[in-house]
Amino acid sequence: MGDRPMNLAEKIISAHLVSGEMVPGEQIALKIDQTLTQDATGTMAYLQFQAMDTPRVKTELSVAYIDHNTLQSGFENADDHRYMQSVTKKHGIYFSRPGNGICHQVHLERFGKPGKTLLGSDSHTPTGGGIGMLAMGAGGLDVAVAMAGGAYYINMPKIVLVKLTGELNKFVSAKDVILEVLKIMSVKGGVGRIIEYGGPGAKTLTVPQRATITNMGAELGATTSIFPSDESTRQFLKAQGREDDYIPIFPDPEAQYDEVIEIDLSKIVPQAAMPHSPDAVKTVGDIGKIHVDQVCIGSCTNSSFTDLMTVAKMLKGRTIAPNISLSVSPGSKQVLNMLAKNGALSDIIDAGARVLECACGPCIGMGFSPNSGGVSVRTFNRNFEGRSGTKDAKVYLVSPETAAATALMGYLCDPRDLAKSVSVRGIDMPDRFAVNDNMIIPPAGEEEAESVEVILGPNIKPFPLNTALPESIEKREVLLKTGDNITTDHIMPAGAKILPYRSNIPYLSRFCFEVVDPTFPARAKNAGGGFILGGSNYGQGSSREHAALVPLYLGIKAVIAKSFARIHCANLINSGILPLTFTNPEIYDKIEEGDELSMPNVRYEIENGEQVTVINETQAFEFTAECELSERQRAIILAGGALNYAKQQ
Ligand code: MIC
Ligand code: SF4
Repeated sequence: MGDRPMNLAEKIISAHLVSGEMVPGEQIALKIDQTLTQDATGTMAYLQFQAMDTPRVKTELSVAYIDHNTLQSGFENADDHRYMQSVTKKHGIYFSRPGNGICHQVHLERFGKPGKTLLGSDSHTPTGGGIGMLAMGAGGLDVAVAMAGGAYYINMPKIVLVKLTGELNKFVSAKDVILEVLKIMSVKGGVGRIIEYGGPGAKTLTVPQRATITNMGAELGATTSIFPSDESTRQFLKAQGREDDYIPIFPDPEAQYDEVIEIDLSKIVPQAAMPHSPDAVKTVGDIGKIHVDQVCIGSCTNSSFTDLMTVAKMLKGRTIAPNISLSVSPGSKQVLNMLAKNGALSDIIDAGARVLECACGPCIGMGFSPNSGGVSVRTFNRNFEGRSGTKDAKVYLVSPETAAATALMGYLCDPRDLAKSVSVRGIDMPDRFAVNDNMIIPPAGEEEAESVEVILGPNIKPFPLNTALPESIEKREVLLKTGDNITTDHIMPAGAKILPYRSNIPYLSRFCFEVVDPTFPARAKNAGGGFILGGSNYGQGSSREHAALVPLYLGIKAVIAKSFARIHCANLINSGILPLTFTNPEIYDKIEEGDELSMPNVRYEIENGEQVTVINETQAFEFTAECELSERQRAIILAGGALNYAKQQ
């Protein structure tokens, strides 16, 4: 790179570069310092890690969190928790017990370090960018590889500078900023990009505010988002009793960016993402005073101590509107404990909130589903159709201020309308957070580890394995044709009924594409597998590799789409499913669901980096598809997935 000035992302990337060059689009391999898993993706990640026969993790730090599957309406979740508690103890991984909080919130509080790389089996891992980490979401298998000491492969992203000026007005907060960015860039605007925040406005934001912004950068499709590590970062870490973890990191003064977006914080007003997409953003004023049934406050986006203190202040001495059901789920035990100690929790309870445990909860449809056709206003990051657990519910995404105002008034309410009667003054970052890591269990020492028994409950079934890519794929049906922006919540829904079976792929497969076409799983099985046709940004949203493992189990050979979301594309490749894009996107319109397609030379073509020839047998025409793979990815696809590839190595 010579001595050319570098931006923040380039500085961390160059310090972790194992191979490749920092040229946008080129494959790079990164050394991973820290990993995290959560429980809904963790079981698969640890089963895969165990399959790699590495006795101890090779990272500086690996943590397993239990935060998604905490409903425990049967034995399944508790069994999975036991498995993860035992497997982590054995292999050198810290274990954050259920109740300790949402992975991203706890990791930010207790473990994240500026300048380090973090890979997590959850798409909101970029929350760590709030303290200057290069934090990325990935499928469980990629995290397992990183735990075993392997590098993480991505294509070098373009770096976008979001230059912030000005300062936020009262009742406007970080959530409104990221909603503004989503309005500008859309849910696919961040694909192949890292969003770096800078400018004088960035300095005015606290770490929790920054973390809200980097968290929801996932909804842009971005590889990650990052803020500089500065005085605010130092103060935050100091207040967490971790000042030693602080290092300053800034972009060089002459740093270059591929794109620049300017946002004046003082011009931002309260906004909301309307159903059913995080980028369908309008100002709260423009949407109007719509009737609301439910308000949910929490999730990894907006459940920090300062967020909930703001809510408590607004609710204090008041009662929520009679038509509103309000839930509050604090992000961590630390947050809940501090609210309990300073009395703010009592203000929240008194106002009529239903206080839930420190977990993902309603965000992933684990309880608190809205009434039929209900309107739910949430401080969360995703409002995809059906995700709340109620198929016809309408979910709006807002800031904690807007959520609290809405809960009080009973309709979608611009919090500034309450400025005369409600104050949010006097909420500062604490000098000292209440630190108590007693719900984080350290791993066993190396000697003791040998005798630790890994407990596998009956809910845990082996993961499916693909076979090597055949010479040809003959006459397989297009089992489903979808539109644009299909999310992994469409492909593999979550929620209270399904999420407990994340460790049981055969059972899970019954729900694949349930919200799109409930006949899909049975049809796929009867047909002995086939193809899926997708629009653009196919697979956006979560990192769940189940959205690839389940289609693999159902015999899907390839997904042919206009374009793919990054993590899902990597998960397909890891499962040995071909991610193909149309050479001519207009072909998409010509192909019908039910058409039979053949790929007569698929292995040869992939092996030689050629376009894949596809014959539509039903309509008798031929077209080509691209399969953009790095050399390593090509070898993975040929071997029939990453685990088979690893075995070959
Ligand atoms: C989500 O917000 O969709 C999840 C649940 O946290 C997912 C992970 C999963 O599906 O287990 C994510 O964001 O990656
Ligand atoms: Fe949990 Fe929701 Fe955050 Fe996903 S987005 S990690 S479900 S709180």
